[in-house]
Amino acid sequence: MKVESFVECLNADFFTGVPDSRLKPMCDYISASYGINTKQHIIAANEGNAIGIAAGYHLATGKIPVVYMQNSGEGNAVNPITSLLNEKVYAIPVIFVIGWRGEPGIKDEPHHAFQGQITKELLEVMDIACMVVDKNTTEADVKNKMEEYSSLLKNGKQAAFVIREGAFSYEGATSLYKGTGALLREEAIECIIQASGTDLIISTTGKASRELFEARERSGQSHGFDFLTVGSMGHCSSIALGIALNKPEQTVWCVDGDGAALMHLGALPVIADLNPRNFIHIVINNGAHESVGGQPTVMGKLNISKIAAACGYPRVCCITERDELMEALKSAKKNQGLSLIEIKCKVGSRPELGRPTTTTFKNKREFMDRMGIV
Ligand SMILES: Cc1ncc(C[n+]2csc(CCOP(=O)(O)OP(=O)(O)O)c2C)c(N)n1
Repeated sequence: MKVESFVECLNADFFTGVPDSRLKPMCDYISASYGINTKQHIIAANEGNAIGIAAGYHLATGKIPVVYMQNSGEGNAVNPITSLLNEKVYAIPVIFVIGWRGEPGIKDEPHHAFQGQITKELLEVMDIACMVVDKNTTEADVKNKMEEYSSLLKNGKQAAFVIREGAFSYEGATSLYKGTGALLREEAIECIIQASGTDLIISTTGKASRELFEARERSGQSHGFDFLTVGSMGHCSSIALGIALNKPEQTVWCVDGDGAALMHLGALPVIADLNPRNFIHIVINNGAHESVGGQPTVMGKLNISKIAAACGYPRVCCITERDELMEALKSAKKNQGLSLIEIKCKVGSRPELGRPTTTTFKNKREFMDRMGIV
């Protein structure tokens, strides 16, 4: 179905959410039609925030908002759905559009497997009606469903469309942010590998972990130095904190993304308060959710290093060039002490970038073996 027809059926004039690759045609169409971070379309920091914004929109207009997300975001959304939107609380109607990763029977990445299995069940438990949309779904099907949903929505309930791969087509403009800085994320990661030597690296969700994995493969190095945070977006710095505090003799490098750091920005002041001497926090700021289609994050307009300094990180810097980066990485390693290095990067990745060929269990085992944990 053309995404334009799908969106028209929803009969809404406000959209908010977090981008997803399954929903890329819809994200691009909404961004092209309503702009980004306007009164009609807001890319939220996380899916729970999107629900808050949508609730505010409803309270101030009486109209029904649309919240879009990847099914990974259902977890972030559970609390505001159950304690704010639900019929037994404030009864705020919302239409959800949810990209379905990890659908049972369809090959996908390991971190999507369980979430994919419980996607519809979780909606059911939260009393949210849902319809699966695939490439055979017609405009008439969606219109009929919306008619069915209208009485639910009138009564303050929520309703969802769960979107299978290939359900939408879109031929219009994409709204890609290009980023600033001279380096691509992958080039920055190669510099980090070089500087970190045999230290531990905790890498963020999306292509950063895939690029780290492939770089190790290319150079025949062990994957045991790395913990790939393949799911759990926004939590890699907290995982790194837990390791750094309990392995004070090891230097721990966290390779974060701007979208991921933004998603759970509250991790920063907590890390700063603990102030582990062996923690080097790198944020690759390409100003975009590059891994799922390149939609911009607000971080592109900001200096994450300044945010980190305000949170209490004792040493911060912001880098745009390779030579400068190598210097900063070496000095962070040499000086010891908590630091944050923000790398302003260009948006982009190799089209043939692969995915980790080992399992998550093997990744965990090798990583724990490397630390001597049995
Ligand atoms: C809770 C949750 N919401 C959404 C996603 C989908 N997702 C995977 S990677 C990604 C973008 C990450 O952006 P950033 O951290 O800036 O890294 P980049 O892709 O630019 O390297 C998104 C939105 C997810 N995995 N989990």
